[in-house]
Amino acid sequence: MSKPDIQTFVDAIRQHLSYSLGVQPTQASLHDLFMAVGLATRNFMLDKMFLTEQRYAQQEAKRLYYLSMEFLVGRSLANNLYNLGLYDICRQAVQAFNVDFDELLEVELDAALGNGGLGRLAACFLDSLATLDMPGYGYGINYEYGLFKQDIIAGKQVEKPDHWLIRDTPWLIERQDYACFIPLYGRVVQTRDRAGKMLPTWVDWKVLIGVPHDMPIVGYSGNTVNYLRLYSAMSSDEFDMNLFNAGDYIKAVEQKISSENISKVLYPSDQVRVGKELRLIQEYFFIACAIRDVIRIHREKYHRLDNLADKVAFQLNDTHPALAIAELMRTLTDEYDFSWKKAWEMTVSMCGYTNHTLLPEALEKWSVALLEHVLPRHLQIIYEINHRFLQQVALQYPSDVGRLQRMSIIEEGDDKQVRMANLAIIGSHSINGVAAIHSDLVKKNLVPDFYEYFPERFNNKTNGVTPRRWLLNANPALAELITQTIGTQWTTDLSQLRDLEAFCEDSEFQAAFLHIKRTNKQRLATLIAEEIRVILNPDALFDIQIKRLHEYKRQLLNAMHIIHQYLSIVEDGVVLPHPKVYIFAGKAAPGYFMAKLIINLINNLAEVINHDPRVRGMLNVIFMRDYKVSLAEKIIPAADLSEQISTAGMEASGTGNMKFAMNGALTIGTLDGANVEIREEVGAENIYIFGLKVDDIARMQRLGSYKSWDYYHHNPMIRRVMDAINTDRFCPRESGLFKPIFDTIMFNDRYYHLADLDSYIQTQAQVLTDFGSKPHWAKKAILNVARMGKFSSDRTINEYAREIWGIQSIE
Ligand code: B1N
Repeated sequence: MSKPDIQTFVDAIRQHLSYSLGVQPTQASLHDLFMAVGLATRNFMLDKMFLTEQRYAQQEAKRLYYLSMEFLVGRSLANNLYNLGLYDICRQAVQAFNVDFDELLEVELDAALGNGGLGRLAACFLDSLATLDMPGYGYGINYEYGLFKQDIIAGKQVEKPDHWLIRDTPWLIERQDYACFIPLYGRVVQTRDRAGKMLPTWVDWKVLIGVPHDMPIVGYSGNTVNYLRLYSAMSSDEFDMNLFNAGDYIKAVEQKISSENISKVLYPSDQVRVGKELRLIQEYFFIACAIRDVIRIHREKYHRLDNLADKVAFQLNDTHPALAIAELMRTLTDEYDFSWKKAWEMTVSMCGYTNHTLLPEALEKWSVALLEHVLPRHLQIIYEINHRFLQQVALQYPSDVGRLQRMSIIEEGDDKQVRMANLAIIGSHSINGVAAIHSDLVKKNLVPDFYEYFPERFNNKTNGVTPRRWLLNANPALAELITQTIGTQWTTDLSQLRDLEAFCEDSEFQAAFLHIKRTNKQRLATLIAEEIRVILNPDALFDIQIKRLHEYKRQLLNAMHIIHQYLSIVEDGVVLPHPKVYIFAGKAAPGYFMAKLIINLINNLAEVINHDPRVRGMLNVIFMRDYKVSLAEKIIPAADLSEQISTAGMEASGTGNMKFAMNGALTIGTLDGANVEIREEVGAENIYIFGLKVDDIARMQRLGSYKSWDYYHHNPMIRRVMDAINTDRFCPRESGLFKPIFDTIMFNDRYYHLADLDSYIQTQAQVLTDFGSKPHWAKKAILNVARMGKFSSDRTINEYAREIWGIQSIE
């Protein structure tokens, strides 16, 4: 198929305005035009999608299904156009409608169907799968409300609903014909089959309907189009016939509404357990839909099921979809009469599990009582899996009761719990962490018994990000400079960026590079001037921390350093060698008191510092509201310094760290997550590493030797910072507001803030000195870009495909 020319695109847009949307082109609103452009773009994708399916079918390709509660896609129009190679054509076509193309792109709402890194990783993986021409699909939930919108009022976070589907989207195609029935609740009875054998039978269940909505996913160059299939929950009209029959019409309709609530809203808790029935049903609902869909597709093609494991791989994005293991067993044994042994062999060989966190508060457990109520048959199956597994373990470790207790899926106690990680590990042939250091800690600290038992199952897959969205699309000027310098290959083979090393000291290249950075900073400064009414100096060092608010990520450490710097200027008369701008953005879970208080502190710091004439032109602090993918795309290209300062051992990988370095920011960070591998790639001289290492922290934990008060008493710099937080210096109108922060740090600092503060302050001083020498700094920044090849999600997906999924490129 040849590329459309500008006129063809113009005609397509006009057609959609008139006949898909029913508006006269002269009357169209900006949103109408966005819809029409989106629908026209979608048509080009759909043609490719049909051809892609033909290719896969013809080659009987094995397919990968990525099961995830979250897909943080963000905006799609510009990205799809870039990948189709139609960006410039569309930009010109839109001129025919007298509309500014950039304004049109801003009309699109983000698809915020995720909390942070885990959800965005899933979206990057879909881009890479399609770009690599691999049959890989996302399966998840079509949330009506994505992650809440964040407002800041009087320095405090206020949440507002994100009703993103209230306006139509061109990207989702409803597929009523593939809707499926999902049973839940009820009870299990023993019935006899024709041969007289007793069979457990799930009866009296209620039923949900899952209606899929497909988002086409186009790879770079447009050869392959896969899809992301998101399910909405609907109630069946026969949902509770008993109630209708009993004449309780209103109650019956009420129940209908409550089952439609299942896909209503994304849980905004990042890395904390929720334990709510609705969340459990969400987790079950979408894996049950996915498995039915996969089996339907497979049977239509092959008319048999015994070869399912040869043609299908499932990847569990954390434990949230771990019920897939029980549901596969239930389906294969109860519905398709496979023996337990054969069904188990198939299940384990199909499933892979990715762990994304070591934080104890994030590890999923569900009460046995709740599972029994919602999914009685699945609970039985989980018990059976556990029983058979523990029998095997007991053979190898007779009478090691402690080990059996630790490895059991069931945690005994007053309120018995099902440990989802244990289920996921026992039911998967592969268990991976998301960065080298994290995968080591999974083996050594998180589940050492399982590692001893199944060493061959454990492996590492260091995360990556798609260079299409995060460099080509977010930073077109830098992308253009790279292409002019080393050609176009880098977009699909990021290791080619190495060729830029040769230019790292070239003064002409440095000048072009620095000019682009300055332009990006100027653009961000303009946005901030409009939104926050603070004027920034684009020649200042832009020091940026954008990510979810979490104590372990230590935005507070950053704030402590800012307080130190501010006080050293106003009280000690220190003069910074270079002006500095600190930019923050990020959401706190609505119920996370300390995270919200830290947002409040940062906003109050901004208020005080931005209005203090003594630091004018030298120091600014900005908190940008409503952090989301489309905002990240604007902020990251404007960064000089990227803050990746989590307590060592706590950030599984991080992916923001990769996006910043790819855009020529230097990293200040701890030896945590993927920072370790970023240092290996860029060289220790091109990254600012500080603070305690994993082993230091483990030792201090063992000995109980971290005492905040010692730091407070022995280091006047630290005492001054802590006292400023404890007094009303940054909350003159709300006395005592930040006392809980002081108390947490002084009495129970799980994240070692004060133990790292001195080293952080020293390292920040070094950064500021180095920033003064432009050629020196530019060289480091260019080398960061040149050495980011490893962190393309294409590399990550190739590793998953080869080592876990057994899928191939189908060109
Ligand atoms: O997953 C990212 C990593 O880069 C980050 O380091 C890691 O923190 C993040 C429960 C999570 N881990 N766990 C979650 C999200 C939502 C939820 O309900 C846990 N997110 C991560 C990608 O590997």
